[in-house]
Amino acid sequence: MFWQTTRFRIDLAEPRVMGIVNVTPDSFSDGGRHAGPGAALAHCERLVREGAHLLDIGGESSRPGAASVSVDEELARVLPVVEGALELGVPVSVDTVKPEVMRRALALGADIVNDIHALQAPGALEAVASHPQAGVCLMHMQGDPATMQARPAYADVIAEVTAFLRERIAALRAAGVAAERIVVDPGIGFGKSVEHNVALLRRQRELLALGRPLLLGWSRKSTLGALTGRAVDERLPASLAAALAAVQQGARIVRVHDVAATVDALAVWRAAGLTGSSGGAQQ
Ligand code: 7PJ
Repeated sequence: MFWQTTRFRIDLAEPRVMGIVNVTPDSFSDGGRHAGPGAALAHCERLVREGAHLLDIGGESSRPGAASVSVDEELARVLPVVEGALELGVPVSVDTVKPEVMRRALALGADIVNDIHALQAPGALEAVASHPQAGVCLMHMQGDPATMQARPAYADVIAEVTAFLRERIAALRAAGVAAERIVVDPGIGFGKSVEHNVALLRRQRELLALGRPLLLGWSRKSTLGALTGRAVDERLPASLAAALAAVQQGARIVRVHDVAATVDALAVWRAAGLTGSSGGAQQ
């Protein structure tokens, strides 16, 4: 399986590590230590040295209850970092819900749009569809970041996530976006209780029925805190276990803060024969 993006056709026969670059002063997991283009770009360089196969650059925090950011502010945060990151030799994704940010980043040459709203904002689908081959990650979220953790509710979380992602894939295909440009993500922690996230972990393979590569983002998330009793800066072991569990069950891209550790864990998983595109020996 491949992921077509602006400059790279990414071979997903082996799982890929997407390194997270937050360009937000309020980012929950790094305290905004990478705010400002210089520091953020240095972080991009470090993640590539550590073995990141892709970089995901975001300028708006989507943690529960986070304040939203104006278009101008988000552009000012993200564009200089995207521009520098495009020189580093790996695909560059921009994590945004704003069509204007998508357009400007794609005009600079960004490879991928990663949208937690799955291109539902007016103009977002068009921003991606009008580009000849940019990649896109469609993520499921129930509600919006301001309120999503208040009372998440599903009759069947897997069925609802699958139906939503199937509809979004169909909308993109109808707008002329080739299937090979699309990957999908169930959106761990986005309008989901601990039980919902754990159900997605246990039943992740069912999402393979969508026929597109799965991207999973478990890194440092609060469900890992609930499972281990650990604070956000103590969740590396849990994050590694979640990344490996995701890969074992067919994920092709893992979105992580701790690139070096994840690359090492996957190297051992690969030696054990557990990283094939079938998602491991059980299948
Ligand atoms: C995700 C994301 C995720 C995708 C964030 C955090 C919160 N994009 N952006 N999937 N999470 N595709 O990193 O904890 O899980 S922001």
